[in-house]
Amino acid sequence: MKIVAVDAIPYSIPYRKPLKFASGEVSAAEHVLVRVHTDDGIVGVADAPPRPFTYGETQRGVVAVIETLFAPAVIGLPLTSREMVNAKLARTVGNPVAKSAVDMAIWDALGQTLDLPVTELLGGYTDRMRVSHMLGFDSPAAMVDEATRMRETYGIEVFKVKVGRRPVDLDTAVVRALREGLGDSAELYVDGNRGWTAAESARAMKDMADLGLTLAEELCPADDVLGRRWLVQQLDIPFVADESATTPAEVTREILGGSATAVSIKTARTGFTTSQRTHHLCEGLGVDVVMGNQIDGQLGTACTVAFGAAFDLTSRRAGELSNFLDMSDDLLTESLVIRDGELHVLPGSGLGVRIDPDKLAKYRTDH
Ligand code: MUC
Ligand code: MG
Repeated sequence: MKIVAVDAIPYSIPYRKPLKFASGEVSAAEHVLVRVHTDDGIVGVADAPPRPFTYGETQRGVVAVIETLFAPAVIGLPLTSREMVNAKLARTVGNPVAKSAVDMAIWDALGQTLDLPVTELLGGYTDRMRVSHMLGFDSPAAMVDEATRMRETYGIEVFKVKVGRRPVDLDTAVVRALREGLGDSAELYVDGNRGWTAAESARAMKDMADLGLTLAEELCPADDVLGRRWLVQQLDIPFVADESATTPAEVTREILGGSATAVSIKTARTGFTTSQRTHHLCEGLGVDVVMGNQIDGQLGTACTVAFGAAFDLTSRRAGELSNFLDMSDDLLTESLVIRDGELHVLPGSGLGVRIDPDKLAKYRTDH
């Protein structure tokens, strides 16, 4: 059960259509596949999607920090010493996505070693989640078309709409068109990725007051401390902290400071070990949780649903589990299947995933 090697393999898979939002744009999955090898011949895997516009990490930086700092720190440790792994990785500041992939690959290896699914080791609450699809910036007609196609093809009824453009009417028109096009049964919520000021956010939320939104996420920056508290206090729906609450300490600060009333947990940035802490903290604080999407591929999505299905609190709301559908290909031997608006946790030990060696050879960029 000892870790003997950790690899970090960069790869690139184009998106069919770029995803655009207030803080950036993604047109290719330039991620890093992380593999943890054990002395028993087990190989655990996880995905690191660098997001420079959120955490400052890059693909080359993720490979470098894993090869030069994290691999030497964890080699020799048993898979069961996850708290020691966490403590060793924590000696390096930042690098949340690189740390999380190492952590989750260790959990996958542990599950395979014990012949148990990771989701059951984590909590085993349910075996599936409802799916929420994230809609990037486009014209109202194109966004309604995409949502309608997602509903017809996959049964998805929950949509997170990217907002945060100026003037705000560009986005409020989209949300209104979605409500008219999809009818009352669809759940709609908005994510601004800090694009608006607090005053713009307040105006937009007033304009959309009749549209039955269920959540508002990161509409304005958390660093605009008083403006953000002023905004959150006047809303009658939960305000989700995403990029402002990437550690348990930040969650505590945002919630107790009145700058958010719900939290997005993303396994891509808190792995399984720290996501557990965040989940327990949110439960203790009594705040809502959304399982968020770091624009994950199928491997990252398998991690999100494995964690989200493990607990009551994380599986109540729809998880953001569908944006891999926009990729032109993936690394897994078998595709994840969304049906009737739900995604099931993959069966089998560990994460239940298998990397296709031909696809990895085709998309890796390190040779
Ligand atoms: C989100 O919820 O913000 C956009 C950027 C990123 O890192 O994640 C996405 C989704
Ligand atoms: Mg967000």
